[in-house]
Amino acid sequence: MTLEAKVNYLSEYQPCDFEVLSVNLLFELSASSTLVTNRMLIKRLASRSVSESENKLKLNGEGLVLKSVRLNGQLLSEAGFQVTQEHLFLSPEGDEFELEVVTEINPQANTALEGLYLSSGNFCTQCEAEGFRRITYFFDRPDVLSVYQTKIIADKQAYPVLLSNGNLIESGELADGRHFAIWHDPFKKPCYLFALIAGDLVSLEDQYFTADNRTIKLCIYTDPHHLPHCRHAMDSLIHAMRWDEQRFGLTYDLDTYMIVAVDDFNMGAMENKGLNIFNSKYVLADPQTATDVDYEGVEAVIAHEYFHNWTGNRVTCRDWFQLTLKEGLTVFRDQEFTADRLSPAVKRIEDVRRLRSHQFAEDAGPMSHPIQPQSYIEMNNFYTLTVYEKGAEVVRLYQTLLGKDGFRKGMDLYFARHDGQAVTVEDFRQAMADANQVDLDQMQAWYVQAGTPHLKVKAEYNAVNASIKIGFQQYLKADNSFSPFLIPFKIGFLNDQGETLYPEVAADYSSAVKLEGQDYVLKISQENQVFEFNGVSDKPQLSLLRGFSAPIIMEYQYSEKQLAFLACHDTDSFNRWESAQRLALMELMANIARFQAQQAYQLGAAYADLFETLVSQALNSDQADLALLAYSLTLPDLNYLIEQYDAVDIEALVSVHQQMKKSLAQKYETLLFEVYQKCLADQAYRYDKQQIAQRLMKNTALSYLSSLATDQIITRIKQQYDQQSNMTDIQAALQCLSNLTSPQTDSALAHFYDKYQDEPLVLDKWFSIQAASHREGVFETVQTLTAHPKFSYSNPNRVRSVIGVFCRQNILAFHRKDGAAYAWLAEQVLKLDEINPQVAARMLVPLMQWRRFDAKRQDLMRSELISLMANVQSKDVYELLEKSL
Ligand code: B3K
Ligand code: ZN
Repeated sequence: MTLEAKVNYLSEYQPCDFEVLSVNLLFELSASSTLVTNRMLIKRLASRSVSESENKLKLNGEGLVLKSVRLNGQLLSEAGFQVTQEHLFLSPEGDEFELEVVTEINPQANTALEGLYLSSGNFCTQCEAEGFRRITYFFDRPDVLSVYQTKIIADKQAYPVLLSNGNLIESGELADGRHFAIWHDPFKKPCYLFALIAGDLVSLEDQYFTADNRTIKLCIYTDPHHLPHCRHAMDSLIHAMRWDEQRFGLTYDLDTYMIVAVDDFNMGAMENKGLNIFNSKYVLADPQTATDVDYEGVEAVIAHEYFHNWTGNRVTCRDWFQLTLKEGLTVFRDQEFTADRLSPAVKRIEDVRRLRSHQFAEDAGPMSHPIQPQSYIEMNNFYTLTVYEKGAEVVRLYQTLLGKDGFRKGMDLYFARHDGQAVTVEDFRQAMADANQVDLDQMQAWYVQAGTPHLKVKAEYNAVNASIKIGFQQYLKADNSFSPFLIPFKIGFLNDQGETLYPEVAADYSSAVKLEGQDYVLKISQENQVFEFNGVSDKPQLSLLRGFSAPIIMEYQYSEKQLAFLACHDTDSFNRWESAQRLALMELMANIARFQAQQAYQLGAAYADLFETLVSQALNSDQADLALLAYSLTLPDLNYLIEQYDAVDIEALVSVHQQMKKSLAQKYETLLFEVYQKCLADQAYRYDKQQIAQRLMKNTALSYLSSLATDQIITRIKQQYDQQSNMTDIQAALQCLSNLTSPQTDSALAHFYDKYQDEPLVLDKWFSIQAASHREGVFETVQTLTAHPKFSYSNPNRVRSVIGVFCRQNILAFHRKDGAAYAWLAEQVLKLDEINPQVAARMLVPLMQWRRFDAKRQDLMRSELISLMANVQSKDVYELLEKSL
């Protein structure tokens, strides 16, 4: 570790002593030596004058070659400033001055993909969180807002398109085949929203007419041969713009909205003001190359970045500890958007699955942090599922507590108060509270306490009084002295026919309960709390935590019978799915115990019957929501199963999971095959709810059947593959084949490669399907994949599709007993650490979970972490290692 690992603390936040009135940037682009001239008009803030700041001006800068510094036009000699590895210090006189800094950077050598870099020969930028300091010296912090003007000069033939934030105000030709463009962004913004693009790109154009009668020009830029694949992204953008006007009254503010797709990108996309830069994975889609999941991803990410224009850009974060202010809120907004576009229950299931399979693990592991982290070494490490997904759950709590209208009132007040400001999560909460005249202070507990809250639920029915008492106890596993969370708990009461009951809330409790449609929302605010309902003449069926109304682990002793009943009769569709999952989980866990006691696997009657009922529903009803049923029929995934255990027995979990799938397929082969046939449809691909659901059900059935591995099934899978009708079905078929040992597997994989070798996004699928395969020898295959000519350590998508997929999804192979895969991952991390620290840090995560496994595996994993610690260079990986050890 050579870099200084400075820890930043929320508690040490200090406002900046200066304000930057304007930033004037000039980029003279060249691949290996770009000159950046940065002219800033800076004003000392009266409130924090001389004594405190001692005249000192401290700008961030990393990896820059400083060429010159001018203060009010005067060139400073070296004595006039001080440069360190990470800063430039000056002591300017006066309250207002102009500072010009010229630096040189090398975009071509920038493999970290942070700052200014090249992707497929085009210049692009990524500044969030702290990448602007790799472009020029600046106050690289989100609370310094300024107006930017950017002039770009570049060779015209190589870089015909020159883009930056805001509006184009001038462009023209220069000598030597160069040209220029000047962009001006009238909205004040922090530097993390700065963007620049220069490249050989073409654009798909369209228009949007705002609710307040303005015409916005929409452009999606990509390399020429992908132009036909941008239509879905454009439609998604238009839908998102309309939705935000209708749901939140928020309209776009500039005259142009630009999106650029690039192939080398560390994450999904970036919301730079007026100029979003995207991983091409979240822009390009056509039926032949993208699956339903990809289509949904494009729509959601396009919407997400668009929504940031208000939640993030117009109102931004005071400091990076407030990241969830913009991310949690914007994820919540994109979830609501997708729910409206597709199906609310299905979207909720997808989100809850991701949360419980991945975020819960983060909450329980060494990276556990509250949605508002209290400290960090490398901010990029905190773009986590906790900040994003749990953050979105916490925003959802406000909506559940206040109702949709109350939430909207809070949003309106938030924008009225804070437009143009850099604020905190407390400001958001205060707006929600004031707009609704309620006290929401207790919500603070969700922001500062790490870990997933547990909630024990007990119900006591009293036939004599016809009343029912429901008691709750909340606790945090890792913290006995926690302060209780405010939990809105949605509950429904049903009779044995599945009809909704409306019991009366006992008088003492009425202030903490509200009835909304068929649900009661109980406001749980104490560690131990009881609610009582009257007028319940028969013991009701309880539908608990409807819609997963809070991100908690609910503990309630359901009987198999109750779950089977709810899975079929609950009026809350989310809870029908949830009950089927709980029953499946009980079944899995019972068999894991049997496995550990060396007893034979047994398929329990309750789950088998439910499975049969659900498959029959899919087969017999035209009204059935096939997506919901398909998800109900899908077993809880291995990652979620792992979450149920403090000490994980890998072999038991994996083998029981596989056996359960196979035994269901054996028992219901005929039914599953009929469902498969029923869902076969010869229709042109459309991205719509019905078709998506039908494909999902078909491929769920196919996946079960494939575990039987009979010749007949293999032929059927191969047929689906050969039809090549759309990527959703092709990929599903190839996934099934990839787990089988059959000549068909190899021929399909070879065919797929031949066909798609020049389509990077599709080729990623070829890599990841093989990395996730359950075949013997997959570890050896993965090693050859990283040596494949099309593999590249400098392309994050490719790295994720091989290393990420293998280590995160291929549980048994990654955790092979000899530890060879652990050592291999450590090697990969070390290699990546030199190329791209952000990606290296992400790849390390599976090793961080070492405490969950048996003693032998713990030793093996830990020793890899220790040896990495001695060798890594980046703050990113260092911080994670330090937390793990
Ligand atoms: N705000 C960006 C993420 C930046 C990640 C920096 N490591 C994309 C998003 O959340 O919309
Ligand atoms: Zn975001």
